[in-house]
Formats: sequence, C-alpha cells, structure tokens
Amino acid sequence: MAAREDARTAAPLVGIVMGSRSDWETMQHAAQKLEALGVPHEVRVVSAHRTPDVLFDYAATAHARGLRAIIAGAGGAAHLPGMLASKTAVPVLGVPVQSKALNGMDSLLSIVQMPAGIPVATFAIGNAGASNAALFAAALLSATHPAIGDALAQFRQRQTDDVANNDDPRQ
Ligand code: RP5
Repeated sequence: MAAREDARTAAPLVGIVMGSRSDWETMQHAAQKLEALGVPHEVRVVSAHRTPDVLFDYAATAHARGLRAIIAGAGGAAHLPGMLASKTAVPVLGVPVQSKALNGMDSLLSIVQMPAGIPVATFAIGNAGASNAALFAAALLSATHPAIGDALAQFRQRQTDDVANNDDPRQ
C-alpha cells in the first residue's frame, strides 16, 4: 500500500499524457501498472492539435521537472508522441489508441513511422500497449531506482506463477 501512495504523491518520474479525455479508458492501464509498481507519475490531457502550446511547454520542462520517461497515448492522426519527442530528449513511449474509424491502425502508423533522428518507442494498439509502456518505463527506471526494479521482478514472478498454477484450461 505504501508503494501505491508514493506512486501518486512523490515527485513524478513518469508523465502519462493523452490527446483527449476519451483516451483515458486506454491509458488508465498504464497508470494502474505504474501505481502497482510504486512508480511516481502524473497524468495529463495534452493535445497536439487542440493545445499545441501546452504540448510544447510540457515537453520543454519535462526533464527539469524530473520526468525520466513520457508515456504518450493518442488516436487517429496521432501526432502527440512524435511532437513531444521532437521537443525533449526524455524517452517518449507511444501508445496507439484504438480509434473507432480505423481500429487503431491509423494511430499505430502515425506513431511508429517516425523519420530517422527523432525516435518514439511504439507499443501495441490499445490496452496491452498502455500496460506494456508502463512496464517498459519501470524497466528503464530500474537501473537508477532499485525498488522499482524489485517491484517489476516480483510482478513478473507472480505472472509466471499464475500461469504455472493454472495450466489446465478446463479448470
Ligand atoms: C486524438 O483524437 C485523441 O488522442 C483521441 O484518441 C482522438 C479523438 O479525440 P476526441 O474527439 O474523443 O476528443 O487527438
């Protein structure tokens, strides 16, 4: 429980941003994972198209505010992760949100097809991508934050044990 409280109250190491409040249904999976691992984080709506000045300010101040990874989720013409990456050297982890019109293929291609020189680490479409981006951010932080590394190792062990202890699909 202490780790979960720290994840909300300590100075954030990870920023979770999304293009719209409608992305929260997906991006909450990133927040839940960071919370479970005790990774201090913040959550904001930052739109590349509707609030571009906020995006620039968020990226420009991210490192000085202590952020060491930014998980950015967006759908459709998903410019948020790439534009953040263009304005900060903090690693950007892109999550393609599953759009209604094209099922997230538009989001995926918008995020993954960055030109050489500005990388965005791109994850799977939807909930799995949001969860894995959080796990990846925890892995990035584990070299400098051993408690996060321990929490990540415990999570993986529990996941392994769950499969091993439930290996008969008929039960
Ligand atoms: C993107 O447009 C957002 O990331 C969202 O996935 C999508 C739709 O936004 P809303 O119209 O629901 O606000 O910018």
